[in-house]
Amino acid sequence: MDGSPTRSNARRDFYERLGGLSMAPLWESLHQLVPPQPAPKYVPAAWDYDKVRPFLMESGTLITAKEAVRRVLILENPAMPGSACITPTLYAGLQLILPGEIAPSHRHTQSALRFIVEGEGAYTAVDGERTIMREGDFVITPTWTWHDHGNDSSKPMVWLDGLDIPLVAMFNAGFAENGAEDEQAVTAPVGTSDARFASGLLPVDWKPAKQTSPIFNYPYARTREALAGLAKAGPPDACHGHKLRYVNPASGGAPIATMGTFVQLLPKGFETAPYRSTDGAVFSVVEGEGESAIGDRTFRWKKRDHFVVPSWAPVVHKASSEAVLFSFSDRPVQERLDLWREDRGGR
Ligand code: 1HN
Repeated sequence: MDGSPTRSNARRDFYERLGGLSMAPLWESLHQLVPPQPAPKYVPAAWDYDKVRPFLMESGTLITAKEAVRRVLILENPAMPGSACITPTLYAGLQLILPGEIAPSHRHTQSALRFIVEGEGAYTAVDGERTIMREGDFVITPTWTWHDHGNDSSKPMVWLDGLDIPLVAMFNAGFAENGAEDEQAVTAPVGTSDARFASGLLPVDWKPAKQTSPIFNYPYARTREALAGLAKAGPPDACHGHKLRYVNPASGGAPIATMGTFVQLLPKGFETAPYRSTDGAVFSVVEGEGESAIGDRTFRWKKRDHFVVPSWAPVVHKASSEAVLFSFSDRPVQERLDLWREDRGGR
């Protein structure tokens, strides 16, 4: 499967005539269609928040959240210009909402995750319930749920949006609708989903209707406590440091069916063993500083920076101070399809 047969004039002529019937010879593309190992057409890349933030703030002077519907600067893979994709299956962007603004209500079949990068006190509302967001919180907007955002605080809020847009586009399964009002009616007090689902308890007769987690906001305060406990309890994993996955407590699966979300603590001075997996992943730096070698490139990073690791690219993270990394990928989809693989290099 490594190289195409030679192209004689007779073959070339045959291919051309065949093309007229919308047909093609498999033997000319077989090696590309079934590569011996993943050969992604996208690349490692990083976004330095010191460079990104001025553009975000400038966007705030050019358009309101309401006019933009969502004021987001897309993180686009440099090898896929114009695609609005950070990987072939994932979309990522940084969203700005200024004090007093609202982003109007709508719903779509694409699922979204929010990871709060800067600020405190803005809310997002999903199907009648609001949650107040703080740095490091991971908030979900499940498929086909009404959602709008507002900022009642006195500071700009910036979060990372992760959506399964390219995956849904591949299936041609995208639907969207605008709300009748900009802001949906609030029908449940803040903290409702937290009280019902986030303490290792579930309402006695509650049955999940979908794969989506009933937990709305996974607050950083709890995540950080878990990471600190983990770091005290035992040695770090050679490839991951202290790494956890966010979970739907009702199923044990990922909170969103299409996107897995993860958080890891790297102790000061820790260097991970080379690792690769088939899920390309987007990272947001929550705390600390360090660098990551991804394939043949190395990126230095600090709090609020973002970077992308392509499928099957070997990665080594080095933390120069204690660091926390959030990440998301399409791993749950690959696992469902029995496709996901990892290479721990024997560790
Ligand atoms: C969307 O609805 C949001 O709700 C953010 O905040 C980014 C990108 C594409 C399509 C819909 C949001 C989005 C989006």
